[in-house]
Amino acid sequence: MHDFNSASLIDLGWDSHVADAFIPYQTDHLPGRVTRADRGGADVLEATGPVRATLGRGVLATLAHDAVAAPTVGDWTAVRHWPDGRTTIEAVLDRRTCVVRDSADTTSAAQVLAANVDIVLVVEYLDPEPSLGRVERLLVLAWRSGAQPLVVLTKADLVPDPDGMRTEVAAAAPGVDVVTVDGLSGTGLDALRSRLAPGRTVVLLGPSGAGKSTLVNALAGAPLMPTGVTRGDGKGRHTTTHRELRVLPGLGVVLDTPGLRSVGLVAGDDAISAAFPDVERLAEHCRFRDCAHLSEPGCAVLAAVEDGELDERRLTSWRKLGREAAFQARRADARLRAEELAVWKRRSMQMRQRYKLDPALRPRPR
Ligand SMILES: Nc1nc2c(ncn2[C@@H]2O[C@H](COP(=O)(O)OP(=O)(O)OP(=O)(O)O)[C@@H](O)[C@H]2O)c(=O)[nH]1
Ligand SMILES: [Mg+2]
Ligand SMILES: [Zn+2]
Repeated sequence: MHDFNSASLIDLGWDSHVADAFIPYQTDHLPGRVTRADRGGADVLEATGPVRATLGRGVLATLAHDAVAAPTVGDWTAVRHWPDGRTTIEAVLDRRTCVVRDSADTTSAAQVLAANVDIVLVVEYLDPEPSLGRVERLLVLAWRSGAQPLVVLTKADLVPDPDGMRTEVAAAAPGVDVVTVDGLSGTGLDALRSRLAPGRTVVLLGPSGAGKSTLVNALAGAPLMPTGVTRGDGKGRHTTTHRELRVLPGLGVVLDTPGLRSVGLVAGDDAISAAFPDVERLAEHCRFRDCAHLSEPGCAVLAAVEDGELDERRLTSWRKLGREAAFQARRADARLRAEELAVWKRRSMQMRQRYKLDPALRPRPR
């Protein structure tokens, strides 16, 4: 009998939630966490070490109609080791949290960037000028994931007033801690280290050149990930090319990602509200319940902008991200309906086939 509570599994993030999800598989499978995924399968870390696994039939069948079900980095899986030497992922266990973005293509399918993470680090550089809009967008993604966000501003060593800049960024991240670091010297890293713990999983999201891999290395105290060369404009060049999960002994699990170029939102109203509590709180005081905060009389949001209490940029961002999330939701709905229709058609065709073969099955008029 395997020990499903071994120290190494717990270091990997094994908890009662995963243990429960694994119960149906425990007699003939091993639990493992995906450290890297690709089309053909995944690298999986089991209690005894890493294995390479392909996708089992059950997983492949699910994938045919639900791309989101593909094993992704951070996923807990049920792995089967066959007598003939094959190793397959037979199930992806229920995700506790899930960082999702709208894939850039026309399919409107969501892409899972990371699964089962506890903390989303929104990493942004202070030099060149940080983008508040990008921070806000990634915060919506973070809130949507169910994990706890934290904003990390890098390259504090390159600007004269990192604290002033931190305050500016903090206004775009209400309710979220914002820390400044110098990933090269390690200044400010304690604020990050104090949030890590064995078994806890952290994902780093942010643009290329933000210093995500540099942070991972600084935390690990070892050059685990290759880092980029800063170009004249300060931007990196997509040094990290794939998402990868690493266990830092005694510290926890970190998931480094390649710089995000565009991040389509997959988010409900909840995530937008969580990222914009300042706007939402004001909106409660509008005269009309369905106030769109455009030109309505008694609009508390517009009044706050007028008084300089709310930055107009925040209102613009809130509108933009809200619209985008609503648009994505409608597209996803349309796709879902099309899929349901296809399933229903297939089923009714199968029924007709069966009636043909066996007239006794045919429904009879009462
Ligand atoms: N001065 C300074 N340079 C930094 C800091 N953090 C990262 N850098 C430099 O910025 C460049 C990019 O760092 P990376 O860690 O590769 O950035 P990344 O976010 O992993 O980039 P991608 O992998 O392309 O997404 C490297 O030259 C780092 O040495 C910092 O805090 N201060
Ligand atoms: Mg990198
Ligand atoms: Zn209003």
